[in-house]
Amino acid sequence: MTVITNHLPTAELQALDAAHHMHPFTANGELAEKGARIITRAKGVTLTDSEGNEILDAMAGLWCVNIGYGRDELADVAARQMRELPYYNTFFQTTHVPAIALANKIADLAPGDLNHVFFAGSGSEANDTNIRMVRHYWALKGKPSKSIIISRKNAYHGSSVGSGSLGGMTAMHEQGGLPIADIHHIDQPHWWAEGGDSDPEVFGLERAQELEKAILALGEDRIAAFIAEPIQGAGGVIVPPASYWPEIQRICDKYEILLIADEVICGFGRTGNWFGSETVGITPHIMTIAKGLSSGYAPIGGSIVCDEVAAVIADGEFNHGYTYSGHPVAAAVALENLRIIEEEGIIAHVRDVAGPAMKEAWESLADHPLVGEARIVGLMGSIALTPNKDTRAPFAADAGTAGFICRERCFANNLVMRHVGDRMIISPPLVITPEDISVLITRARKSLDEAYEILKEQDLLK
Ligand code: PXG
Repeated sequence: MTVITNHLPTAELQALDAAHHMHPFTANGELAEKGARIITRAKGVTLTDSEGNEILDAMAGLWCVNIGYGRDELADVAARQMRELPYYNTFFQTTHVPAIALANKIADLAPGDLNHVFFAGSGSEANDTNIRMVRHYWALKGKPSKSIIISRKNAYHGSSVGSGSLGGMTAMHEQGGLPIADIHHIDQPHWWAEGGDSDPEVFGLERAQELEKAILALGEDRIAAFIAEPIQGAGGVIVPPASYWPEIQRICDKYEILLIADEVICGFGRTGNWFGSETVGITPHIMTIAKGLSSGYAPIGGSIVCDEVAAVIADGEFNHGYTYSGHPVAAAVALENLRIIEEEGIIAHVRDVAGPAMKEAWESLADHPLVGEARIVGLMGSIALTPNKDTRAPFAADAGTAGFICRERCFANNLVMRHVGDRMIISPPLVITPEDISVLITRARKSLDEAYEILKEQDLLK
């Protein structure tokens, strides 16, 4: 039996890691010198590293471990499925029970007529599916010119060539020849950073109306779809003004533009409902899912597709799919994860217990001298660091300098809290308890205090 040992000394593991492992979204040269932190096990909301530190994971891995770590049921289901049928594909007119059962369950949970699931191995793959599916849909309807997909600046929709193009992150577009053709980006509804003196609701409306302007400028006959997260996650947990989504929905309806809600982060309870679309009150034609679908225990994603789009796509062969579309082990794990979310009332826990407790505690951070705003919906939250609360000014130092210092203090205080530029973000496991929340907030406040002192010492508080 291959044994993957945890028992080598940390430095030796770090050296092996540096020698052979290329990390995603990482300056690998720099990391090789520093050595990566090695996580060896996890339970509930707590990670343990190779030095025995116990770390509160306020990011649920990468926004995905919704039911928390260490649930034996998922391990048992995976082992059973591997013994029974470790793999079979869903191409060539075959199927298997885990894919059938999971697609049915997802169709049950998804709102409205989102009744059909195309499986993928990740969120990136699912968004690649969406690009091809919406363009193919319009071609089948006799309107092949409708190929432009409108997305937003600073959006994150994945890292493959297609999904990275849908994303609006310039640092990604600068590498590897992105974006592909016929992707257009409009501004994001980020009032705190970009709203100036405007009223937030007026600003929200204006940012939504950029969609209408883009449709009119590019030509109604050219637009296939609009894609966005109900609440932007990796962009910095940006909560749009209440005016934003109803106006986007109105515009999509008016011009018959397909609406794709990227639910990779917002889905499966994160915002206090099964889907973020329910929280913001929209009716998408397609939802992208991944992450919380299996709580990260197995890699799986997909597109949930409405009746009309699925019916059109069913006409002829859609030349698209992945070896691991509907992988039986991943599907079985996802199904068990959904059972746990449902039977243990985890969504009600977010809505009625953890969400309100976290909201109160999180928003109390707004009184900290470094914090400009503290926002949270369900269990996805952000705080904006600023040298001047009144003007909402950014730091004079390069964006991300203050955020990085704060992130490092969090790490030192055994709290995983990410930074996106100078915003700090959290997205803890949904099973977090009020007791865990007070530990989280105590560590966050201590880290903010320490970051404040460092910024003051280094004359960066400006
Ligand atoms: N859509 C959204 C909204 C996402 O957040 C993807 C699609 C792509 O999913 P995959 O499974 O292909 O990674 C994501 C992924 C971060 C971070 O640092 C966020 C993601 C992935 C990696 C890092 O915030 N989101």
